[in-house]
Amino acid sequence: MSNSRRWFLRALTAAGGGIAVACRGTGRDAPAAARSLLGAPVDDYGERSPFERIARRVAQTTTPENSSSRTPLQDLHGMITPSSLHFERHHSGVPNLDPAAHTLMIHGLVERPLVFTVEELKRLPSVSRIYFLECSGNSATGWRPVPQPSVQAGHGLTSCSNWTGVPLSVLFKEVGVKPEGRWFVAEGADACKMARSIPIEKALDDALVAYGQNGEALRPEQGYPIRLLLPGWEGNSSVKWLRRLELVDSPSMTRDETSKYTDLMPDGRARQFTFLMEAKSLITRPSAGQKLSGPGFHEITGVAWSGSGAITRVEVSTDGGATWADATLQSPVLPKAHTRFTMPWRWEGSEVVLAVRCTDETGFVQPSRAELVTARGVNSNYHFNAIQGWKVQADGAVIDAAI
Ligand SMILES: Nc1nc2c(c(=O)[nH]1)N[C@H]1C(S)=C(S)[C@@H](COP(=O)(O)O)O[C@H]1N2
Ligand SMILES: [Mo]
Repeated sequence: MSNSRRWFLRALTAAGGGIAVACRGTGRDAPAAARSLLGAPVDDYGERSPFERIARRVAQTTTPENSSSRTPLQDLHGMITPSSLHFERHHSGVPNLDPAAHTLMIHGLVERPLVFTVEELKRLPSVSRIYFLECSGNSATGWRPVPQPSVQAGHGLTSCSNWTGVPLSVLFKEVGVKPEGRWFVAEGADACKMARSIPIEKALDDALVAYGQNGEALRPEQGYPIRLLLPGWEGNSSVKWLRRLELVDSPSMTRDETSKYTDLMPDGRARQFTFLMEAKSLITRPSAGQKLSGPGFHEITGVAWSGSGAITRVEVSTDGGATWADATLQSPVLPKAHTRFTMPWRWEGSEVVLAVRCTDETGFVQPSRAELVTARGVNSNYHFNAIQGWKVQADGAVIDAAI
């Protein structure tokens, strides 16, 4: 029996009546007469219950030229983000593209430049894989700490979907990349013409041209009809509304890899092409903005992920980082995907600080804020992945612990 399982049983016994109280019916069942009325007929596209209200949270800075919304991580179950709640980040809004008219051109340092229609892409060998997508600006308030009202507000620029598409390696085989073609520039069909230079190795590894998201077509917000999907790499490099891939011998130094998406270091120099999203974990329940209904048993749960591969360990602290215990990883535990973790916990009713850290299959351990700042300074806007914590106050209200 694992430690956490034993702990769970102890917590249950100790909590006693607490559990029964939590599970008792609400007494709000419909009267018997209403329950026997005929229900609604079938519908051509599913909708959630009208009682469900969880939503993406739109950033305050949103304008038509620069918009983002955040996934309500505190309200999700399991490891898949419903497509309707996938975070959004648009540099010039969501274009309305007709899949019958949209094409993908692959040219530059290739033997056979080709233009693919969306229909032609769908004829090619496909794969479906579950990957997270995280904006490198996620959690950025950690660099110059401002307490966050919720996990969604502070960390909701990450989501996880089942993506379907053509491996980029298949497309690059079709066009025949010349030996000098060491990089490719991916360009979007939106007004900002988002463009990023990507090393060829990523194409030969796990990059996809995706047209499917959670079993149906990509949502317009996610790049309909096709997007580049670079598993484990900063969201910005997964160019949406993809229209062009140009094979080149060196990076193009586009706007989005020079003036933006670089990391200013303490010595005044900037890191460039920092594609990898390193390991991060978040407790999503309990988290800031929530209130515990009373002392006794509560499950601590959240998500952990790493751009380097699978999560191998998640540790939770209920004493502000003084001691740590292993959480249970809920299957499936997949490389470059959100991994759900759980930990049984008994809240005694006094103030505590909860924190979480994770380790990935390379042995990388998520750093503390002090360790991260020692390595990178505080001038960055991107790639903040330090340990996060929440303070449960004596009345059960949870706030950002700002650790
Ligand atoms: N064409 C295009 N691709 C884009 C963007 C964009 O504005 N235009 N935003 C990028 C950024 S910064 C991120 S974080 C991800 C967000 O993807 P999502 O909106 O599907 O969550 O898309 C990237 N690809
Ligand atoms: Mo982003």
